[in-house]
Amino acid sequence: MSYFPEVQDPVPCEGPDSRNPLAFKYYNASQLVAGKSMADHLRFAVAYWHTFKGPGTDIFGSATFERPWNTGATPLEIAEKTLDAAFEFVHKLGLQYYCFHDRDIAPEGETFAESCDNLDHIIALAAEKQAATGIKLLWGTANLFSNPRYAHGAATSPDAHVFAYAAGQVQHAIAATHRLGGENYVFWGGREGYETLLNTDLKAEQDHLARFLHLAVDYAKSIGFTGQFLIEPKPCEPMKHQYDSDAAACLNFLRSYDLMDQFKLNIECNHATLAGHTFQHDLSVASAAGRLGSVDANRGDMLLGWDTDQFPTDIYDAVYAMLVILRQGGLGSGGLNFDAKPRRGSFDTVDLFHAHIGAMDTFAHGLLIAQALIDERPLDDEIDERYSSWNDELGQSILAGNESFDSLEAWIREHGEATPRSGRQELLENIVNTYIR
Ligand code: XLS
Ligand code: NI
Ligand code: NI
Repeated sequence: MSYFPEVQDPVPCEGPDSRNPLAFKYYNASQLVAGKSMADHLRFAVAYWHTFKGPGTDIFGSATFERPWNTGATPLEIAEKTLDAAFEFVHKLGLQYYCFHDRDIAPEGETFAESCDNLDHIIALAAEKQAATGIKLLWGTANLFSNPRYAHGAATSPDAHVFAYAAGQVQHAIAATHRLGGENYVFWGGREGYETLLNTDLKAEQDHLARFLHLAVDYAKSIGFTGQFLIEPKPCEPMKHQYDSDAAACLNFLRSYDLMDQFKLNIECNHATLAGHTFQHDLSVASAAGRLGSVDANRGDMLLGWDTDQFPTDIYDAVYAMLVILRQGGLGSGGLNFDAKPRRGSFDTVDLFHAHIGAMDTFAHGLLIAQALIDERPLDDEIDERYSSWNDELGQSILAGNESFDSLEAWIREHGEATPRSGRQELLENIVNTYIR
């Protein structure tokens, strides 16, 4: 039986002139870009929670998405049907990867033990489906934010009992990820923050979060899980203040607690913008530290101040993101996960295809444009020129550690004022526009 009979298997690539809404215009998995296939550059993943479990609710309205796979006699039967739908969907789109939370791939049970059994049952089926289709797991994670027990945090809960529960849950989520050959494991601190300092020991909570992450590292070692650990920054929502608020805050946290070598960052576009940064900024901060590991590719809405998780369709965002990714030589074991959901009114299953096809095309197009900008160097030449004084005698001497404030003071007395030079921002923006076609 097919859940998506209206969509061709696989979705074809018909090129930029095609007007077929259910065909790719730019994403052609095997097309080589700078010697590497588009599939290998982009490493797209579908987000299980939004695409297969998203109900289309909002704070004023109930579910609008009636998915045929989300009905059944028991929660486990529904989970099995969802798995069927997920693998059909991923296969038709030619995506190579998926990502899940423990509680969206398998239902939470009445007890901890029952939840673990449910997860084991579904993971065994997922392993069979992966083997049969070649579809792989980009990352797994644990939902440490929905259940009421985590209302005050998981690793940062004031209650050590809750910390222990979260540890037990993550132990199973990492084991499940390992069993499925997951290439990464993500920690998004959904409730790791606070609402008011009147009841919060901020320093203790940060110490506890670090302890939790160290325990995760120890556990991964003990079972031989070699996937990359990732932290996903987000400044607010659900908590007013989150400890992992942006890339810079996460890097500082990791450095302070001796976790820098074990973690990279999973940068989400809409989280960066909620933090008051551009997507490109947070990608660049992570990349500059050598810690850009993966990306949650979505977008927010300029007029809304929350995590709208829309599908990425902005070509500028995609170009700027791909520039950062290409310049660091790719994402390694990471990928581009569409942590995104269709709008509440886009309730047909075919809307899921429109959403993913558009997002994949946006990034494929962005990849081509970014590679052309790198090959033809209009931006790099300008940047090289702008910093060229650092290659001169003075710049080299400063970098070699041969100068002091005293020597530089003497140098400036001798040489006087610097020559102003335009930053050429408008020219560079125009140049980018000439490549977007
Ligand atoms: C929520 C986060 C979440 C993580 C995984 O805002 O983006 O979906 O990616 O827990
Ligand atoms: Ni995310
Ligand atoms: Ni998000």
